[in-house]
Amino acid sequence: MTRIFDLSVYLVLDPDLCREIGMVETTRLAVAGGATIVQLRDKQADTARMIETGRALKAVLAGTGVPLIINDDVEAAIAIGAEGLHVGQSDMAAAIARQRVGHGMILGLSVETEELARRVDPSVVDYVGIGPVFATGTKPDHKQPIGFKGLARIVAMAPVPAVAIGGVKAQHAGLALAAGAKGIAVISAICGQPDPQAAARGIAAEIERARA
Ligand code: 3NM
Repeated sequence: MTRIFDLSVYLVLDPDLCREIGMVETTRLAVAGGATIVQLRDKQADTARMIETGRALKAVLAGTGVPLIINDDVEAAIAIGAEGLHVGQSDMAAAIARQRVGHGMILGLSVETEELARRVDPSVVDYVGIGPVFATGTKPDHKQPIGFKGLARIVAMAPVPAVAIGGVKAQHAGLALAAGAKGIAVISAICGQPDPQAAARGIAAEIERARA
């Protein structure tokens, strides 16, 4: 496995928001629209369920080159043969996670402050998720929103590429990239949208425009 990834259009899956068509179909459509990386995040699922869903996601992603990242479940990430693992500050420590998954897997870490970003070890962590940029109903226990100024300050301290998260929509892509992020991570901007493919395409287009 090689740790190649593109944070531009980062789809984070949520089983509730995706319930109408499901996480697998949402992923298929979002990738067809331009999602570049996909994370399975299901805080209610046990490992067996994570593995079941993760395997279905792996199947739908086969041949696309889009990596699958598993949120906070090392055992599931390994069993699925996922390309990566993402941990938060209250989950397993990044150094332990790296030991468990080995060097072939992408490892992402959520950071909410400049201090946490400064402490990231680039030999352990491949990318950071920074947020919440805005208050969001998707994660009721989120920290104080940081805005794009906060995002820029935290990105500047991070020794690895960053993706912006939290209430972020296609129209914020330019501001996120201007703040130094490599892309935007979204749940509700794709999950539960009437047309997830068009939603992902819209984000990809805004990212392209911001880079041009
Ligand atoms: N993490 P939406 S905010 C999963 O700040 C998650 O670390 C956040 O969902 C953080 O795109 C968030 O619908 C929810 O706002 C993102």
